[in-house]
Amino acid sequence: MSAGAAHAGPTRAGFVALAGRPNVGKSTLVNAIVGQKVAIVSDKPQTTRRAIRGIAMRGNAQLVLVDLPGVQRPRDALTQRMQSRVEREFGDADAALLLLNGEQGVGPGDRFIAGALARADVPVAVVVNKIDRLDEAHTLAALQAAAELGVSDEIFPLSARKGTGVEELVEYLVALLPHSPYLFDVDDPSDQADEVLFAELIREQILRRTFQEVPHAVEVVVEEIDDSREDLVRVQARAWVEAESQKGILIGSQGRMIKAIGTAARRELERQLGVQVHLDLAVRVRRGWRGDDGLLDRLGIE
Ligand SMILES: Nc1nc2c(ncn2[C@@H]2O[C@H](COP(=O)(O)OP(=O)(O)OP(=O)(O)O)[C@@H](O)[C@H]2O)c(=O)[nH]1
Ligand SMILES: [Mg+2]
Repeated sequence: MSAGAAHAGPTRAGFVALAGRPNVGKSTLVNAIVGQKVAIVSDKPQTTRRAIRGIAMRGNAQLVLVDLPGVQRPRDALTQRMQSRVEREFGDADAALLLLNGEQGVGPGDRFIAGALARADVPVAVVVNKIDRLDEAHTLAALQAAAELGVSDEIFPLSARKGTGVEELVEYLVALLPHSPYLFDVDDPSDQADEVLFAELIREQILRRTFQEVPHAVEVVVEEIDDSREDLVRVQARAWVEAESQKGILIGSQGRMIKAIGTAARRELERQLGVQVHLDLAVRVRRGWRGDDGLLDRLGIE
C-alpha cells in the first residue's frame, strides 16, 4: 500500500464497505467496478475469507471498495466477534452497501445485517443484485422488499455479472466521497500482495471443481514467486487440506484433478500477468489449519 501522490485539482477518495449474506455477489460487484479480478468468485458460500480493498478510479475520484466475507447471523462467540468486527469496519467507511440477492427475496439474514448497518453511523445504499435472473414484475417486487427493509431510500437494481446498472451506482458512490488526496497508488487494483492474489486465483480453480466440505477445507499458500526472468514467472504453491481423503480428491484418479486445477490456474495467472507462468502446485495435509489461531493470523484471515 502506498501513500497518495500529490495531485493537481480537487480529488475525492474514500472507502465503501460491502455487506451481505454469503453468495449475494459482493466480490463479483467489486470486480465489476474495479474492472479486473481482485476478489475470487464462486457459487459456494463463504468464498471470501479476508477483507480485500479493491481500488477503482473514476475521473478525479478514487473509490476504495471493501469486500468482506459474507455475514451470517451469529450463532456463537466466534461469529459474534466477527459480527462486531464487521460493524466496526462499517463505522470506518464513508459509505456502506447492503447487497441483496434479488432472486431470493429478503430474509432474516438480510434484516439482521440491515439492523447492524442502521446502527453504524454511515450512509447506506441497497443493491438488489442478480436482476438478470428476474423479469420486470419480480424486479419490482424485489425493489419493494428492499425498500421495506427501511435501511435506505437509495436502492439500485443491478447485475454485477452482466454489468447492468453498475455505473449508476458508482456515480452515486463517488458523489458521497470526501475531498481527499488519493489513498492508494492509482495503478494498484487492490491492496493485496501478489502472493495472496495468486493463491486466491489458484483456490478459485479448486472451488470450481470441488463440493461439500472440500471447498471449505482448502487453503492455498504461495511460497515463492520468481520473476527474475522477464518472459517467465515461476510460482510455487501448496494447497492445504485437512484430511488424507481430501488430498485424494484434489489429486484425483491418476492425478487428473490436480492437473486440471494446475492448468486452469496457470492460464488464469498468465491472463493476469501477461507473461508465461510455470506453476508448481502440490497438495499437503495440514490437519486443523482452520482452528489454528496463530496460523490464521499469519494467513491474514481475521
Ligand atoms: N446471475 C447472476 N449471478 C451472479 C451475479 N453476481 C454474482 N453472481 C453469482 O453468484 C455467485 C456468488 O458470487 P460472489 O461474488 O462470490 O458472492 P459473494 O457475495 O462475494 O460471496 P461470499 O464471498 O461467499 O460472501 C457466483 O456464482 C456468481 O457468479 C449476477 O448479477 N447475476
Ligand atoms: Mg466474496
